Amino acid sequence: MGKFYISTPIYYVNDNPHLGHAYCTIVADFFARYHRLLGDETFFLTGTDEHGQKVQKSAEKEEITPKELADRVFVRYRDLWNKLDISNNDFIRTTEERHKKGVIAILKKMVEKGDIFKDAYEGPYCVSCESFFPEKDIVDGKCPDFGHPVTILREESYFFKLSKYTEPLLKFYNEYHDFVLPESRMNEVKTFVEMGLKDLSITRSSINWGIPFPEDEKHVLYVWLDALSNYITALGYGSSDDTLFKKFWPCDVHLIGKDILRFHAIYWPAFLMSAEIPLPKHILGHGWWMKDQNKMSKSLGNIVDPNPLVDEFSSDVFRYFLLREKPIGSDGSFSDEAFIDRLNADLANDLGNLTSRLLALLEQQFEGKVFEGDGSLMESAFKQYEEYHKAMENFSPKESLETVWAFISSLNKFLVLREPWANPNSESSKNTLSEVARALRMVALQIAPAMPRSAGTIINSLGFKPSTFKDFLWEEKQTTRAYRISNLFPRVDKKEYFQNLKKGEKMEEKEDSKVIESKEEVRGEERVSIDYFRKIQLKAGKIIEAERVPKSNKLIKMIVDFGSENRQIVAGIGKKYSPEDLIGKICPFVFNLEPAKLMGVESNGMILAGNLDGEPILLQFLEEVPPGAKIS
Ligand code: ME8
Repeated sequence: MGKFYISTPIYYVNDNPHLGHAYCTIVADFFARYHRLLGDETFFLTGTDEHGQKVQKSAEKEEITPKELADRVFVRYRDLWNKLDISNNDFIRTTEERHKKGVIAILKKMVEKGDIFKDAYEGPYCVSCESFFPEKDIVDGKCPDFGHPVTILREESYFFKLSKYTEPLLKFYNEYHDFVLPESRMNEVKTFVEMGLKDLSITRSSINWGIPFPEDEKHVLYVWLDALSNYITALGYGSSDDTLFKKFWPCDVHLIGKDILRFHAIYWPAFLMSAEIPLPKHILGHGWWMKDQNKMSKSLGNIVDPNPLVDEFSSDVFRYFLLREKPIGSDGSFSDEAFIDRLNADLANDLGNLTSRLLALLEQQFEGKVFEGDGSLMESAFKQYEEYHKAMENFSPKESLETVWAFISSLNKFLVLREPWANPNSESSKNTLSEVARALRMVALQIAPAMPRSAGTIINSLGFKPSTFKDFLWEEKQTTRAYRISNLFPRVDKKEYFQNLKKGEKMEEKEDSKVIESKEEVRGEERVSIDYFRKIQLKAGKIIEAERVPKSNKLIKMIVDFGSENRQIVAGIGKKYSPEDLIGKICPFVFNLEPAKLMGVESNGMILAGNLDGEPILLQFLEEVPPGAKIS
């Protein structure tokens, strides 16, 4: 039995998860599930990167501690991964003791090797990238990677002798051509290293949110040394129980976005060489998801939140779209239209129709029994199966799914050609349906890494027990009869969908314009009397339930406890807050507002919020107040 270890980057907790983060984690999950089905003992790691200047700054802005910020945001990642059926074996947080201990153990080895020394450093530093850049690469005071502003940082620092590893790294790259994948990226890395590496500052004394440098605690470790080490600290490196480390290291694939290739393909192997730890086998760099021609990012305000899409279309559909839509190494642009087209064409039409048609015919003609068949599909099925595995070995999710869909389309054609409905209950119909059922079972197994739920439903409805790639037998016998299932992937009426979406946006715009109008009035300084103001009843309410309003990325429907009664209230705060943020919070509400419908959902009251650059900011009480308390 083989072994397989795959990791995702650990995500910064200064940002909520978006579609780009979800993509990386879904791809890693896809490979992890594939290897489990091959029978490999598999370890799949993800987690959160919680130290460093970026997190400290975000926390300062919110006037909370970095740990409070981390505790809040890490839950969003964990919850989204649950929602997306991510099958990670562990979730590491860099603020955990086990991680800190492991990092110190690695550092100790690097010190023992004589690779760490103290000096002073001055240079342009990009807080966003958590990285110093050479002077020559700075254009107009902006970092070369993303154009973020840089500042000159001078501080006493501990350094790692990265320059010493220039030659060993080049030798390693020449020996392992496929260390960085896709191979074009390997060349980028080589060229960079060939220009010569400078020693790397690995501590900061200008911040305190990090792992203290042993015996010189005014320094904290550079966030990248801290973060990269997660790949081994999670396996128990440096702890009393390093069984997992012994079993799974070296890692098979560090899956990362191309933005962090340098850290993984240069720094990480150099750190490991220094600590005398074997190097990972592959660094697989994926491309970016863009929106409106730009990489999705919070600062550009063009992120796509996976939550509403998953709520409306299911985790399987979302996963399939991301895996199928763009080649792993390239960039891709997200659009609702492409999403619906893909769902309608591949899932509702091709796979959905094949499944429902076959199950209906099997039930009508043979009481749901699948027979041996005449073997007419076996050859083409196994040919496609081989192509699929080849694509998987090449780490190409899109190509592997393409081979499956080409086969699905040939199965639909096979049915049309053989017309099992023309001669019901005949020998020919029996063979046709049994062959297609066996082929569909094989299809379901292959789509299981992408769509685990739908794959399970198809295999069950065909009457077979689940199998793996290792024990798959074409001639397997049914354990129960096949049965019809309700529509696996309902077709989406595109016109209606976009009309509803527009309606939703219009209603949201209307809400926004109301806010603007009332602002104008305030600017005009229209005063109201105290009696007028007293007509408005304000009360404290406790949010006991919260969920998104379907088809709206702004509206959240809440059930609010006012002591004497619970009320449903809808608020346009969903771009800033997620339902989980709200549950349990006690906030001020307008209690006697006329009921209204927002996108067809009744709202009986209004939450009060501040407005910061167009973003709602919820209000909280300084002390605990009971639900229903009057505000005057
Ligand atoms: O870099 N398209 O964390 P991070 C595709 N903490 N993928 C995207 C993406 C987009 N638009 N945006 C982000 C860090 N990603 C460090 C990593 S690892 C030891 C430390 C994905 O929160 C992509 O995989 O900025 C990228 O590498 C990762 O999120 C970075 O997330």
